[in-house]
Amino acid sequence: MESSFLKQQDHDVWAWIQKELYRQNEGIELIASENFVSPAVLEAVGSILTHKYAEGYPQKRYYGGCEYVDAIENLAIERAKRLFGAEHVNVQPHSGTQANLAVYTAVLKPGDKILTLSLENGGHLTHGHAKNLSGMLYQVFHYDIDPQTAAIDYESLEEIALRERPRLITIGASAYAKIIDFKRVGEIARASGAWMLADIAHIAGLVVAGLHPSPVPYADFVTTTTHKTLRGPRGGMIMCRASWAKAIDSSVFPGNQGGPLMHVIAGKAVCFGEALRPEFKIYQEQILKNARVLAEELQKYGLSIVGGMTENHLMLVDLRPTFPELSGREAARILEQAGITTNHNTVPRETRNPFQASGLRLGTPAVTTRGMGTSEMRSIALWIQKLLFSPNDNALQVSIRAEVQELCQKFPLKY
Ligand code: DSN
Repeated sequence: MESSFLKQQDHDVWAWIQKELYRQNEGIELIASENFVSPAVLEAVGSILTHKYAEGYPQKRYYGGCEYVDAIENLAIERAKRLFGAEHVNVQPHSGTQANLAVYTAVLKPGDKILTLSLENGGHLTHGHAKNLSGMLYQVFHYDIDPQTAAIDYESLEEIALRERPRLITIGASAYAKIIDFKRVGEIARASGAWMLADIAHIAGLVVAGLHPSPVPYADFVTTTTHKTLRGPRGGMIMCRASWAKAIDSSVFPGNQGGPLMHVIAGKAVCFGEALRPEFKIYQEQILKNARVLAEELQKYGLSIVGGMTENHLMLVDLRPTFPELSGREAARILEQAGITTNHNTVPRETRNPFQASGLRLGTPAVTTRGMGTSEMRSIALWIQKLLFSPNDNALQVSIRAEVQELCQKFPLKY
């Protein structure tokens, strides 16, 4: 999108944005956590609402002039409640990280025990990683992944929960391709006297569409980002039972954040409005179809998909069986040379350090937003296969890059 004001005033920033727009338009985006917002969401996020300070909550602000941003925040909350069936919603977290930390600080004291999935096994940095505040403040225990199925080992989760009696169990993932059994985790949490936090950042869109079980009936707290499968602006959100409303709200503000980003909250309201429409379900169904076909095709070419088949919007390719010498980092670099953007990722039972990793994480939300379908997934799988089997063939990278551009031009971004 061209902004003549920006172009005239600050040509450097404008020019970099144009280059980034070109990169997004002419490349295949397979990063599982990225997506493309609607022009309406983009307009809200780029609006004059960025000017407004609104510390506090609707009708309880510390600043004057909040009547219109109050209406916008209330709309976002009301739409989110309808979407997820949640009793209470806080739309102010600036990110998923802020949302998770706000839940932790609402229910935990430093030194309390938490039970989570580790980052290395598909969890998230905020699920107790040693270098994250969650790992520094709390005593962290991790449940495991079943090496055969790559599914969460619910028995290990239950055994550790009953033994350690954590104060909080966090369930949710950023690199996990199986359906999560939230009901079972809720039962374990209750049996062990723990609170339950479900982090659905990756699968929120699937949950809204009824294509993944919802944790809302079972979890005390549900956090999400709004920019992944949900296809909204960058940001976070917390849902909880009504009895936790006050504690969560004061943990977000003033506990963890100051002024909310009202332009982003407006973008969230627009995104939730879009997600309430019937076509959102069709979009989510296509994400799943595309992911399955992409995984099937890659398997057909001999690539190893962790856990055999994806059940959601993403998959992890374990490079070790097929390309023992190729790290995830190097594989991602090769694909990027041809205009296919992915990220390297650790795989269960990882043998490399996380900066190299042995896996590639691939997801279909962004390509599906562009309108690509299963036949395009077949082309993408073929290109990935060719590129990884000939990692030093620069001419091949150049020729596939041209094919990638040709495909992308048939599915232009709407900006
Ligand atoms: N949410 C992570 C991802 O999945 O990419 C980043 O924090």
